[in-house]
Amino acid sequence: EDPARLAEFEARIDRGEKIEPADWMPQLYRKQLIRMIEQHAHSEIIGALPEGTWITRAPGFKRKLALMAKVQDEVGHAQLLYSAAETLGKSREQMIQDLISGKSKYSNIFNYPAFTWADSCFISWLVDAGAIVNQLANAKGSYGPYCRALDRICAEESFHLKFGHHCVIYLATGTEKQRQMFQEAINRWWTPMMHFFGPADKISTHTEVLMKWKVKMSSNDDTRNQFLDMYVPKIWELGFTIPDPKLKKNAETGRWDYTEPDWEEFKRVINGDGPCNKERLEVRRIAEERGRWVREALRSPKAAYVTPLA
Ligand code: BYC
Repeated sequence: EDPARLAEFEARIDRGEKIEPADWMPQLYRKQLIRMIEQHAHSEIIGALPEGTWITRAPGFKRKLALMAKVQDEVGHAQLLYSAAETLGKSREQMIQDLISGKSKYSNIFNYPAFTWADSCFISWLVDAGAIVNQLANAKGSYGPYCRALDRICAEESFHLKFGHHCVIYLATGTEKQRQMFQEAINRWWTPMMHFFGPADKISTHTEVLMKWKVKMSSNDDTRNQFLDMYVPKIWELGFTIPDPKLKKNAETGRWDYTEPDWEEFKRVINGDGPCNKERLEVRRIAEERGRWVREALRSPKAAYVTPLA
């Protein structure tokens, strides 16, 4: 690659300019962005599934409505992100194929089952909180289309977080059984939640290059630490426990000490062998098949008579 162009590209990034689709960029920047944005889009679309199963079972009409709107938002986020990734040259069809075939990754956390309503509340409050910490940072990054998508996603996610918090407060101030349900949800979801921010910095593959080019604005350990700073006190304040005896803020380092979550489990789950991976991809595969006629109809020359899309 031309060293002069690379230097100018890096100088633009250092000046805080946004890179836009038609601008020159190194192949590796393009490749890394496609990988990361695509994985993010898949995470949104697959992330809709564990909560989606709770729409008909959410307690009360208002919660059903709110959850339905939230799940719809998540699918909308996937649309925004697929569009952002498409600006880099990979087609949406190819991305969906790579999801269904298992070639592309998506967030570890959505491969676990949401057994109870409290699990769904954990996702709405704490998984969304983790996502917001990550996305607020990366919205200040260097690639224009990704940052603009993240700005809009964060605005919507902040409603999800409030909805999730509201549902958790209801359980926390309810009966002993309701409190126990949420405690069990924390026990089930804590390890996947710690995994959610990615492997420890010392074993993370992509952090260095992504941070150099301001795609990633905070390392995995820093984002995890920021999440712990913001949410552990809130969980403790509600009288719940976190299943990690080592978890405490270290007064000397100003950071959280914790037991390293089982990274072997993480690897298994992100490589296709978690409790729900097969089921999640099967749902997407069936949706893809069922929607084929709609896509074909839209592409058909006859569709030009009924819609300007064709
Ligand atoms: N899960 O070098 P590393 C939501 C992979 S959805 C799976 O540290 P990087 C929501 C990583 O891909 C929002 N895989 O990677 C939706 C890499 O594998 P490959 C989800 C993971 O990219 C519905 C390898 O491990 N948020 O909130 O520097 C309902 C080495 O890792 C994970 C995003 O997607 C993981 N957790 O950093 C409710 C954020 N972590 O590709 C809520 C966008 C790592 O070499 N993504 N891997 O085969 C990112 O910010 C970054 O990609 C990560 C990882 C921080 C996740």
